[in-house]
Amino acid sequence: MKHFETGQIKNVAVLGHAGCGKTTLAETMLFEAGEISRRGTVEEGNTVSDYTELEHERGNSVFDSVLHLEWKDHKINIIDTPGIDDFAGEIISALRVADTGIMVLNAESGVEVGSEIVWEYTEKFKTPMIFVVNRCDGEKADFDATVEQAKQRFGDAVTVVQYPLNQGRGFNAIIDVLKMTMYQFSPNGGKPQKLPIPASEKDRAGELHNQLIEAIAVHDETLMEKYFEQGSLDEAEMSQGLKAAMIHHDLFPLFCCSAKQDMGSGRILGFLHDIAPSAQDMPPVSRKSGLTLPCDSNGPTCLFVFKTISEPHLGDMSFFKVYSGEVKSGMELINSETGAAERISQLFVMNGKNRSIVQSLKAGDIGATVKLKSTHTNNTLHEKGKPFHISPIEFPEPRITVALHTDNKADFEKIAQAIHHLSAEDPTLILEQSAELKQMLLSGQGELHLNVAKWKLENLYKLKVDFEKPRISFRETIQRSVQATYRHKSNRAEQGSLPKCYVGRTLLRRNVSTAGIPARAATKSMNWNGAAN
Ligand SMILES: Nc1nc2c(ncn2[C@@H]2O[C@H](COP(=O)(O)OP(=O)(O)OP(=O)(O)O)[C@@H](O)[C@H]2O)c(=O)[nH]1
Ligand SMILES: [Mg+2]
Repeated sequence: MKHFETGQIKNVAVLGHAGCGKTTLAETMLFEAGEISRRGTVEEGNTVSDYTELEHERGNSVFDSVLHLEWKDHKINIIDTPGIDDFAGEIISALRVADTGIMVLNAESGVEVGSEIVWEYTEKFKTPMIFVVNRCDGEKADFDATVEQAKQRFGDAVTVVQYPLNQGRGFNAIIDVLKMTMYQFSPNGGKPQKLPIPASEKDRAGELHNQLIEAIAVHDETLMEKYFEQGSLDEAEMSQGLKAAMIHHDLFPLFCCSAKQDMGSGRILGFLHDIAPSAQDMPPVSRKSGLTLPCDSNGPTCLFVFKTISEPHLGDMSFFKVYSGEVKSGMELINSETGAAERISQLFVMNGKNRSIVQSLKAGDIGATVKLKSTHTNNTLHEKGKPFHISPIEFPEPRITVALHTDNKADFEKIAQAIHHLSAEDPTLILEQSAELKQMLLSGQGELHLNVAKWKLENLYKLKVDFEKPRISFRETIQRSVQATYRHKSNRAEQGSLPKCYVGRTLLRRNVSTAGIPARAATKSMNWNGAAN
């Protein structure tokens, strides 16, 4: 593999609602770049990205998949993310290291709830975004309605760069209003013919071209002046303005394609190559100290682990982004969390489960290594004597909790150990031994998320476990005191040992659940002593 300088590396995360075509698009991009010679399909379970048994069984992505390809003189790292929000941890990790997000929309169903959820994350990270309206070959494809919805939900910064000439079953041409060209595909897709825009489309293409220029110029005074002077901007000026506007999250260019028919992905790669920002174009990464670290390949070596895979037969594999300097195989780096030294024995670039050995990776690049002793997701590795601690990824709080049950009590220890590994891999999975409930509690992002953990315990660790509702622990909270008078009849009182009537204190109480599920309304009554009955 060639050596790539920081400015020649682009990191993109493919995002969007489940089933919109992210994995198919990533596969098509690998094929177009010549990284693979045959395109796999999700249906056949042979895509580079969805390579795990679980993903084959489910027919959709569950984990981030790190891919890479070469496009002209650049390296494009692609992280294909799962579309289901239960795997928010995977989506957030990918966004943390991506310098551009590709939000894939389904032309047949428009903007879906998953796209809106992902959008909230991208707003937090301020990731430069492009939109890709996929499935333009679908029978019910409605490009205009999808764009309309995208503008409504994500704002007018969504700006059309391409539109399909003939969406639906016969889809085979795209009009590009940045290049002012028509791309026409043969039935097998692939490299298109570049043709002049047909006369029937000249007005629409011209109008969208002007809208694109105005959307670019409005964010740049110099370009705005030029636009007023010349009445237009040339492609180089538009590209320069587009890049700046993308970096500032001011403009989201929109493309269209059919990933399945291999129509349009090459032009998207071309755009990523020409215009998408590299890591050094982006603001420097923040450090725990509040300071920042510029992305400079001549700086001290510093990398950040954003993902860990831990499988019984494979061991641990750590995925990282180089934030500064250059990492070389054989280097010794320090874990800023533990102070432990870690030797980078081998360096890899990945395509799903396939690894290629490389000797070094420069700032801005993404790679993987194995056999780190005590380094996990969210850890920083730095050169000895040049300490940096990159701000960790903030993972979302758990949304659901279950209690673990096993018929074989002796397995609990093994289950706890296995989940410890799973949590190192996925920090949104949290195990807690509740002394109060006398139960082992597992929390995560949703039912599917926890079921995936169960699947892994059963299939990878061969441990049988069942989920149960956590017990509810009732606690009594003294909220206030009240005065009450009542008559107490007592035989002994009659005998003169206690007063016949006195002022007593009553406890008002509130039920509190500790199991992370809403407290149930109190159904129990209390006796005089305050004990539940
Ligand atoms: N007609 C048509 N079908 C497509 C296209 N792209 C993807 N599909 C189909 O849509 C389905 C889902 O595709 P995926 O690539 O798995 O979608 P995804 O977004 O990765 O899905 P998740 O990983 O589950 O979020 C598959 O059956 C694909 O064959 C397309 O451009 N046109
Ligand atoms: Mg997928």
